[in-house]
Amino acid sequence: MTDRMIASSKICVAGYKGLVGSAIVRRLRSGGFANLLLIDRGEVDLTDQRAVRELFAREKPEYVFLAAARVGGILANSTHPADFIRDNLLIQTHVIDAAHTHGVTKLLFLGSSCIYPKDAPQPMKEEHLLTGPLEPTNEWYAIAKIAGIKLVQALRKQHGFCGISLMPTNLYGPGDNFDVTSSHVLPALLRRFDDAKRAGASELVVWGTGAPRREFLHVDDLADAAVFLMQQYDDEEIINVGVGEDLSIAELAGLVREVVGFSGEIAFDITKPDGTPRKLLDVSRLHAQGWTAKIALADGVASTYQWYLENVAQMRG
Ligand code: GFB
Repeated sequence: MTDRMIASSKICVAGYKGLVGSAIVRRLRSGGFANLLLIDRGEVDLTDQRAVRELFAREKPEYVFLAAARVGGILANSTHPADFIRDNLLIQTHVIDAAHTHGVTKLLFLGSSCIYPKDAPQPMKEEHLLTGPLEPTNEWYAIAKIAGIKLVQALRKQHGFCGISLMPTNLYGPGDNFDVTSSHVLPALLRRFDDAKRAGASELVVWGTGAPRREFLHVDDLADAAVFLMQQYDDEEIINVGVGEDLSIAELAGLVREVVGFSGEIAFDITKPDGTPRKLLDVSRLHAQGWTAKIALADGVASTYQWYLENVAQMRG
């Protein structure tokens, strides 16, 4: 039986200002966990090993949610490969190593669905990891995340360290990055459809062919799954976290167009990369643990658009 967080547990959320970290903080607070150690690049440079070791020696957290990472969409990943592999290797290695060295009770590491082979059988099962070549547009990020998985497993194997690794599918929700070049597809389309509507444009161009399929999990569902699994999952095997269904980018564009209320046409720019054709997660291991996603995509997109209007669009004037 794994150790469980209690109200007085000192819980570190690394990356608490990001999409995932901020959702985990909301979920912890709503669950009565208030003894939180919140760290982000403003408080400590996680690429600096000395700074991370000093922090863990001083603060001695008992539980760690490692949500800090350099993340981005297909264009950011394919144009900044060195940043993605270097920063993520440094951040995760320093935090995981310090957690083990300073006696953290349990650490939760977050990987990604992009760790699986480009042409993995669909839906992708955890055992498909390392069974084929990776998607070239994000292999750098994927290799870093796979190294993180292996470090957590090796520390468990050699030292009995209690670390677990979750593989989330594509995430979206409040607090996302809405920059049109570095962001993921869903926030990018929300922003670009909103800009097009305000500008009275007659057409909106979607990257790629629109044929690739993607699975989307609302970040509040991810946060709920992370707290749920921190409390009850204690196995060396990775565990997929998703909704178990996907849609094409063209279908997603149609959904976003409807939510935003854009009346123009949708065109496709095939000079932009499609990325992996499909990366639907098999979530039977997750369901066997007793957890299922709750937020439907149409509802999640609508509430995220509302959040965007209230927190981003109005700031831009
Ligand atoms: O979300 P996305 O950037 O990353 O792209 P991935 C998903 C699909 O959406 C691609 C298309 O086929 C894009 O061509 N797309 C259409 C767009 N319009 C846009 C747009 O305006 N912006 C963006 N960004 N895409 C990521 C990995 O892969 O998945 C990350 O690169 C991470 O490392 C993340 O693993 C979960 O889903 O292809």
